[in-house]
Amino acid sequence: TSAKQWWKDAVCYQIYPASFKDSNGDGLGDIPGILSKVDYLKDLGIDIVWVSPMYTSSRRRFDSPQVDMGYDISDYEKVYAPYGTVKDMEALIAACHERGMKLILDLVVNHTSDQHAWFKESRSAKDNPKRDWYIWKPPRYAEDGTRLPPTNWRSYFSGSTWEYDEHTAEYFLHLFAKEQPDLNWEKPETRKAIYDSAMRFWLDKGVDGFRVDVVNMYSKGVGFKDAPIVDSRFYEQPAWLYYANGPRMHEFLREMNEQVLNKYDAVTVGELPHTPDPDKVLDYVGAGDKQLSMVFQFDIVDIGQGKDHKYHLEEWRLPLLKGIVAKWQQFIDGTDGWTTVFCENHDQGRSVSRFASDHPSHRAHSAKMLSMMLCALTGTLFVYQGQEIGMINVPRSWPIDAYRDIESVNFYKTMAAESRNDPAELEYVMRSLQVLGRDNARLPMQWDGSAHAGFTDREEGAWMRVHDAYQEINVARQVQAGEESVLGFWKKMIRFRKEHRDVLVHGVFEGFGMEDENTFVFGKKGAGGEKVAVALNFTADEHEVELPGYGGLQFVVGSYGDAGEAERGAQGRVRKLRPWEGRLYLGR
Ligand code: TEU
Repeated sequence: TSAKQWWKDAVCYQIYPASFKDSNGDGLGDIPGILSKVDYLKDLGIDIVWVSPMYTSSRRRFDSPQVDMGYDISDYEKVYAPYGTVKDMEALIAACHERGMKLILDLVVNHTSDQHAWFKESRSAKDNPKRDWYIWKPPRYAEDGTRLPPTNWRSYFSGSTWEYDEHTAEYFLHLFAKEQPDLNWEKPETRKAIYDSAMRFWLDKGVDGFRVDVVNMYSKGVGFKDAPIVDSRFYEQPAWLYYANGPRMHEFLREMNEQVLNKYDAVTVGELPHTPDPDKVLDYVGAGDKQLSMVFQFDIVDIGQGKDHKYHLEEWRLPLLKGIVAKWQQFIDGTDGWTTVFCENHDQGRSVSRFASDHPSHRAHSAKMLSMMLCALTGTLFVYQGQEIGMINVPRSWPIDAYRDIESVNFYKTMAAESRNDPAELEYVMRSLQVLGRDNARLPMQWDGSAHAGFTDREEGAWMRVHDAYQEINVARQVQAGEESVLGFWKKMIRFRKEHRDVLVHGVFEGFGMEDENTFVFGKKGAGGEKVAVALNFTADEHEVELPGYGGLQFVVGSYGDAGEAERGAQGRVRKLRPWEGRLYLGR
């Protein structure tokens, strides 16, 4: 890898500031809290720290900050006061750099907060110079004179994407909350203001790049047309085909590179929902036409979500997951594109709970097995806070009051109204949230077995309830247990990945027995001739696997500490794997 592409070999760790570490006893995580844990991250083997939004947002909701946990920004150049100051951020950048780590920020420029000065001006009058920095449209009227929004699009957080503003008698567009109006990227002046305020300000302070929020929604598609009705329960319909991947997307990203990113050699990882077509993804990440270094493609995290509604739980089987992994591993073969390896972030249920088992007797094995899979895949690896200790979803017994996320709360309210509080319907809603809800990933980080999991000193506890199982699943306990723990295993796998980067980070993927519903066997071939075989059991029962016919395969890592003994004297290519076990072999 050339020095210019340092980010390909990197392992990146995502921090969600509200839930990582509270340093001042207010119950909310903060930047000094992150600073106190940089050595922990270095020790884990992290190369890039990604901090989710820590910018100013001037609203409060429940006892949590902001409307969408900081993805509603009212000033790109200031830090949200409960998190700290710009000086604290400078100290964090320096602390990462001193340890040879990079720091990237979240770039959220599809929308701002409605409290941003730009929007306040835009909203003030139809002839304000910033009026068309946002997207305003006049109402439609039904035959009986009822006022209707310009389209029937459904927002991500329930209800319409349009909010009527009495003051000027027009609607503005918001794909997310009504407090998150969409910026109008068609205006060159708006784009310039975004580059200066949201990007140059921080790049000049030394940040090394950005995770780019909903990067494919700046150009709003093919005009403002009604979406077809696929969910007849509601007026508002899923409409991503009408606003994602619009005609000017690539032009905007080329401009962003020419005007800003190239001057700093900054890395970018774009969030790319609703884009299952590999050719379309390649348009964003092909190195020849520089737009984004890499993207988060959504197939893996969309597993189990409904087509008509995200929270419409769908049954799925292992071949689906294996096929998705294979698809995105093979997508870069023979191209100049690059890919990411991830299965968690702050918007998703925990991987142990979603893709394996969080049953007390299986969750540690599950977490290690998933770690082995991820660490053996080609691409830049992203780990989400708490994944390295195998944190799990919210307990099933928690009621809706324990949830904080605007998406979950609005969904619950919408369904309660729609079903007239039908208990069966509401039970299903809670089940969906317990599997897929974004709050699953937002519980406070479990640092130790003391009160509030060592996340905060505040007597009343954290802004969001701490997981009931924090005494069993926490960092301190796993540090003590060493290599046998989930944390110890992650550390070992990350080290191993770096030692064998030719085959693990850059190798060519090959799947075996792809229709098998219980196990996942794959191989990797490095350009230098090294080969790796990985065998994973995705069930709670014993299963036999057949290893690939590579020459001289030698067992090297097992997710069960005693796998070496089981391997001693093993003959041929067939192995028996225990529940949720993973084994890795090297060959030539
Ligand atoms: O998410 C955008 C997105 O497409 C989804 O991942 C979203 O979280 C949800 O699943 C829609 O149902 C990004 C951020 O990651 C998310 O936290 C923000 O809420 C959103 O953009 C708006 O900025």
